[in-house]
Amino acid sequence: MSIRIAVIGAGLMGADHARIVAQELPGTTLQVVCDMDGARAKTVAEEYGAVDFATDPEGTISRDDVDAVIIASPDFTHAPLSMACIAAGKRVLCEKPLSQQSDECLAVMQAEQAAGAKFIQLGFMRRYDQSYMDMRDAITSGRLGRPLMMHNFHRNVATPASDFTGAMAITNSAPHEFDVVRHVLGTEYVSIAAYQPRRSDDLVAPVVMVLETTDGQLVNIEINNNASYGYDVRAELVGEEGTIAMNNVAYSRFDSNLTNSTAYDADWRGRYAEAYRRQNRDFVRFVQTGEFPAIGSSAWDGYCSAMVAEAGVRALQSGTKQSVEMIQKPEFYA
Ligand code: ISE
Repeated sequence: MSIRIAVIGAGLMGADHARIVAQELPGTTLQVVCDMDGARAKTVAEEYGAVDFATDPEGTISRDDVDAVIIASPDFTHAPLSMACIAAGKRVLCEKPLSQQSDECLAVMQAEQAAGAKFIQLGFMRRYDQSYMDMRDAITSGRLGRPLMMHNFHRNVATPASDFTGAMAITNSAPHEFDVVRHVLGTEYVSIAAYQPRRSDDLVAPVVMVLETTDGQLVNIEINNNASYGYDVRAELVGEEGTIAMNNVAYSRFDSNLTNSTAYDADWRGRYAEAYRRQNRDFVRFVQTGEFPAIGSSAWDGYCSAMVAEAGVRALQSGTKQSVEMIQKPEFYA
């Protein structure tokens, strides 16, 4: 039987999830597209052939003709809507972050544990990107020797809003690196320091972070949300016996005007198209079997990245290194 999916939020990511469900997820039906803005919900629903559209997220979650939910509404709605999915007994793929407040992540974890099963897969899609998978394999196979450092660059063309701040770079963009690096290294962070260079204009400057892990590795992350030239993510993992670096993903090369060049995407949807596809297919398997995906990101992972982001914001604001103090990982998430 086809799994009937509701997509909540019909903005940039919601529309992309609706497209993935409609075109790239065998065994599913795009049942409802829901957005507070009814016209937007209708447009996306019509574009991807959804059975229905709606404006009430809680009402959508509890519908009898909805089996599973994808949440892609604004960040502050992620935790409450995830709770509603747990209460309705429906599995949910929730876009990152689970919440920007670690307390709220804890409340979601508690609700999930009380329900006695995992319901939430978080949309940290980079775990499904081939380069990060190769890095993880390079560690587990022993090919690199002991991992020492991981360098990360994450550049967006421009901030989504003119009032975007350095703190928002840490709470909105950096969680991708916080999550995928601890996933690749298989460790947690103990501290974070954060700095910003000065720009010549009033646009938000890059944020540069250095994190230490429990295993004594160093991780540096540059988040540049006003890079202007393109969407560009780079990473290199350095081990005691070698390194593994992410290649620039470009399918074509242009040769013209005495120049050889490749193009950048304008945002993450193209760069991570395959990762989203793999992630969403894993979510469908999760809904079908109840078995949490082996490399999927859970509510616990959402809590971890929220804790690091909170410490990162304190580090940026105080100009001093901050410790990351997380609760013991509950057995439930082992
Ligand atoms: C955005 O919210 C995302 O999730 C993108 O994947 C990321 O690259 C971007 O920096 C974020 O702002």
